[in-house]
Parts: sequence; structure tokens; C-alpha cells
Amino acid sequence: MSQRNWTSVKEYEDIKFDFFEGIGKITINRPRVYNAFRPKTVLELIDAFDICRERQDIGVIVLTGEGDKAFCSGGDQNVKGHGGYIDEGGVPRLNVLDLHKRIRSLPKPVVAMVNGYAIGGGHVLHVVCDLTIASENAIFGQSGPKVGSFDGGFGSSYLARHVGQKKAREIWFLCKQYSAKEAEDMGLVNTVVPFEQLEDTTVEWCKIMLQRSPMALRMIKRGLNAELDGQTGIMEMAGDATLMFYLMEEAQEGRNAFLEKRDPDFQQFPKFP
Ligand code: S0N
Repeated sequence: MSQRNWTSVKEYEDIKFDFFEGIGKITINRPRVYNAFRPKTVLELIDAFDICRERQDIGVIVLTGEGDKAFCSGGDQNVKGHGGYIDEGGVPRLNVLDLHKRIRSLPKPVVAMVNGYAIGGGHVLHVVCDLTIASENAIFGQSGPKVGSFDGGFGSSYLARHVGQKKAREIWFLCKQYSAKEAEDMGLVNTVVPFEQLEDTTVEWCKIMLQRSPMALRMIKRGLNAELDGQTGIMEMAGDATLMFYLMEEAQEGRNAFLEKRDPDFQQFPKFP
């Protein structure tokens, strides 16, 4: 395994957030509970993803779990109470849904680097990421109907887009666990590598994406999301079309004419077939 000088971006209690040559690496750091998340973990993850969105020097984000046992085992059963996962103020929350939305709308590729169990809500986390690179020891599965929860949102519908309706129902109804190879065969992960090569391969894939056009990657992610996200997906894609329009002289002519108190001259711009 190559050694990399990851530098810490920000200190948190439940996660680690590091940077290396264009890559933001976010690690759920609760190995004692197989990287299960509590509301605080999710708030920290949202904060780190928001920083990744803003930072110009971050082009790709990697999400992983600490250690060699688990990527994430879902919601922390120790803090599950009446109405959800209880935060430090005693309020029940399901704020992981806000994290799913963040990952989907972040206009940069997000790669799940799955280093062990991806179970329950931890499985959903890799499902919502753009790519999944798994180590050979990774194990995938939903556990909700066995442990008293379910995700009828992206965890079901988007999962079905990956593996098909029949397989998605099997995964949820039976709560079986699947090896990395089985997950690869059903289209749930992009590639499987030995554990020692997991980070090397992930960084290699990230570096390839960093060489690609960020706007093209952004628009592809928007297009693939829009198919499933209805009006919200169209809104995100249209927002980026507006961004590109603002970059064109044609839009600038409208603004300039307004500020200069004259009629705009749009006739100078081509009307493409
Ligand atoms: C991961 C499993 C299969 C590993 O089994 P194994 O190897 O036998 O290890 P264990 O001894 O069981 O575990 C090791 C230690 O880790 C603790 N631990 C593991 N998972 C959790 C957890 N989720 N919460 C708290 N602690 C956990 C164990 O207790 C053990 O600690 P010690 O040694 O001290 O006893 C196996 O551990 C397993 O099946 N884990 C539970 C998986 C689970 O139930 N996850 C929660 C599922 N539910 C959710 O994620 C909620 C989803 C949700 O809320 C949601 C709802 C709507 C929309 C979206 C979501 C969403 O989150 O996506």
C-alpha cells in the first residue's frame, strides 16, 4: 500500500476529514460500534460534505469507515429511542436523510470506499454514493425488517435502479448478507480489490476523475440523478444550465444592457440548430 500524506481538514468527534491532492476523504470513526452513526455523526458528515462542496481544491470525495471491520453498520442502536435516533438534546432525529440529499446534490463525484460491513443505513450510504469500490472482505446487506426499521426512500428505489426490482426486494425482505463478489455480480459495486489495495485503487480512480472536465462530470451526475429525482432533479440540472448561461456573453449582454439603461442586442448571438 502506498503511503500518502493526508492532511487533516477539520477535527471532529465522530469522523475524520482529510485532504490529499484534490481528494477529500471522510471517515466515520466509531469502530467500537462498527462505525454506526448517531445524530451527531450525521451532523458532522453533513458539515464535512458541505466543506467539500465549497472548496475549489477538492474535486472528488471519498467516504469510508475506520478500520478493517466495517464501512458503516447503520444507525447506532444504542441511541435509538421513541421516534428515532436520540440526539444529545433528547430530540429524536432521522437526519441521515439530509445526508443522502447532500451526497446526491453535491456536484462532484462521491466514492464509497467499502472496507468491511456495509449494513442497514450503512448500506444505504454506499448506495447513494456515485461509485463503490469494495475490498474483498466487504459484506453488504439491509437489516431493517430484522431490527425494526426500513428506508423506503433512496435505500429502496435507488437500490432497485442498481440491482433491479426483484433483487432489491430480496435484499430487503430476506435481510441476507452478500459477499463483495456477489455485490459486484449484481451491479451493486464497481470493483472489488484486496483490502491492502483498497485505498490505492480508490485514489487511482479519483485521480482519473480529477483529470476529467469538472463541468462534464457535474452535468452527467445531474442527468443521471434527474431521471430518478423528479422535479428536484430537473431543478438541480436547470440550475447548472443557468450557471453555464451566466458564463455566456449572451446572458452578460442582458445584464449589461440593464445596467447601462439601453436595449439589449441579442441579435449578435447565434441561434444554433
Ligand atoms: C454489522 C454486523 C452484521 C456485524 O456482525 P458481527 O461481526 O457478528 O459483529 P457484532 O458483534 O454484531 O458487532 C460488533 C460490535 O459493534 C456493535 N454494533 C454493530 N452494529 C451496531 C449498530 N448498528 N449500532 C450499535 N452497535 C453496533 C455491536 O454491538 C458489537 O459491539 P460489542 O462488541 O460491544 O457488543 C452486526 O453487528 C449487525 O447486524 N449490526 C446491526 C446492524 C443494524 O441493526 N443496523 C441498524 C439498521 N437500521 C438502520 O441503519 C436505520 C436506518 C434508518 O434509520 C433509516 C430510516 C429511514 C430512511 C433511511 C434510513 C437510513 O439510515 O438509511
